[in-house]
Amino acid sequence: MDIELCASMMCADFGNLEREVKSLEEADIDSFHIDIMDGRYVPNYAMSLNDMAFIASATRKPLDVHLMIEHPNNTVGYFLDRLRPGDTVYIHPEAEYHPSTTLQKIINANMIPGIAINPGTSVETVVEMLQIVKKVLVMSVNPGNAGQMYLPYVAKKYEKLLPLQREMGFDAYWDGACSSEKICEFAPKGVKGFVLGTTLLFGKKAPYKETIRSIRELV
Ligand code: S6P
Ligand code: MG
Repeated sequence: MDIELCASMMCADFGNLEREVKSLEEADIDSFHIDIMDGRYVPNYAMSLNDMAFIASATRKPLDVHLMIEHPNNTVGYFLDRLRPGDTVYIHPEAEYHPSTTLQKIINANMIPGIAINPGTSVETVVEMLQIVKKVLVMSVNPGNAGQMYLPYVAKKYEKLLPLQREMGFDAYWDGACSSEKICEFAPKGVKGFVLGTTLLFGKKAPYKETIRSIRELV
């Protein structure tokens, strides 16, 4: 089964960021997931515009930028200016009055538009946007931190979302507490990609190459 594996770079060793990027590339990671937090939309600060731009300059693999910021319409241009065509930008629809205007900016910049859905956000409230976006990132933890516990009620959201994929033309992704058990359960149901953080990839004894190879062998 062809799945996408995305490395959550807020969990990487920032003292050796370039080496981290190279080892993940050598381990055959599909993309670099960049968590941007503003301390308002979520109670944390994570990666910066500069961290993102550095990673974009250090790899030719795609970046997927997860904006956990209030009113992304005001500042999305800063991110778009530093990304490459084909990179993905996710916004949280609750964080903007007119999220489809922001999504249109992402499309106009030749990036891939995505929305991230919080555990407490119903699929029904974003159905219109599913026609515009190419990717839907389902949060299985509340946004703001790595290393949190999986919230089991999120699985129900996939039951509503996955049947809409073909008709609406998007792919579904998983972000938060992603384990190999979850990949084995949800990839066959139609989840296309998974963000790997502290649960499975970072801070372990196993080299990235070994972990990523064993995940691909499992599915
Ligand atoms: C959470 C963020 C995520 C985390 C990732 C960490 O706000 O959007 O991308 O960095 O989920 O993974 P884990 O396995 O530590 O939960
Ligand atoms: Mg994220």
